[in-house]
Amino acid sequence: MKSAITLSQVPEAAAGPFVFHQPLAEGFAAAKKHGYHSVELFFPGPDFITVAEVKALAAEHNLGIAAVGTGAGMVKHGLSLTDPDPAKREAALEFVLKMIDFGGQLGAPAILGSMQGKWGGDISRDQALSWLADALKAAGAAAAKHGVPFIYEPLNRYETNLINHLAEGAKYIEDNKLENIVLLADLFHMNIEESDVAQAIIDAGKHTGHVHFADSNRNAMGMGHTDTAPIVAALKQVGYTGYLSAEVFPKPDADACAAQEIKAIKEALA
Ligand code: LER
Ligand code: MN
Repeated sequence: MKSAITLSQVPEAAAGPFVFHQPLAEGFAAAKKHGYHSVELFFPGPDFITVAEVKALAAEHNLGIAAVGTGAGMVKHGLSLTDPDPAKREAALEFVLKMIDFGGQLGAPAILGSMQGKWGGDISRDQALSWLADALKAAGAAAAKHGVPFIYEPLNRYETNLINHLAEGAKYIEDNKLENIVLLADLFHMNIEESDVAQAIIDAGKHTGHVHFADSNRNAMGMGHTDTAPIVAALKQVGYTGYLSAEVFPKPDADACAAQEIKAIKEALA
């Protein structure tokens, strides 16, 4: 397993669970200074910066790109893949596909979190899940062209009413025969929803493809009450070799958070 830390360039997500928000070059330098292997990027969209510029920053600091988020499609543009308006669903998918191409050129998978949306009103849960499955099929195929998977993230109940548990996500992938889709185990969401986080990871087996390594209160690991040992043992048991990524609040400040998180990751993997 490898360490990663989040760099956000989305002003609308200034209060979100991302560690470094300063200009990108400073974020890369900070990630390197703290000893991270890679960065996870949260950008306003696919045209925010060129792939070549990101490659140059990664090379300069000898950092990998763990993943790219798509959440700005929701927080900045109000787009979701399950919007009742077909034009908005189409725009949402276009945004996601462009982010897949952007990340893919960096060898990094894209993540679907908040852009999955919600069901309700005139839209049934089955209808929303059917639209989501169609979008995931397109996303999985687009990501495959770059040799990376597409990452689907079950969220806690306050952020979506579609899929809140890792096992539900695994079943959804299998039932819909979704190819090249992996699950994101965000330990903060799982702390809210799962009865046993480690067991949930074991039950989802090979489907976990990315981890947001957040403590129970979404601070850096070690600042809440998560028991990491059984969770890391579960990840090892299912053969997980991906990232433990710091998608956490920059508390008490970004540097202290980054230092605490890398310490926790190193302890977990020791
Ligand atoms: C994104 O990774 C996430 O965890 C969500 O809570 C963002 O809305
Ligand atoms: Mn997350």
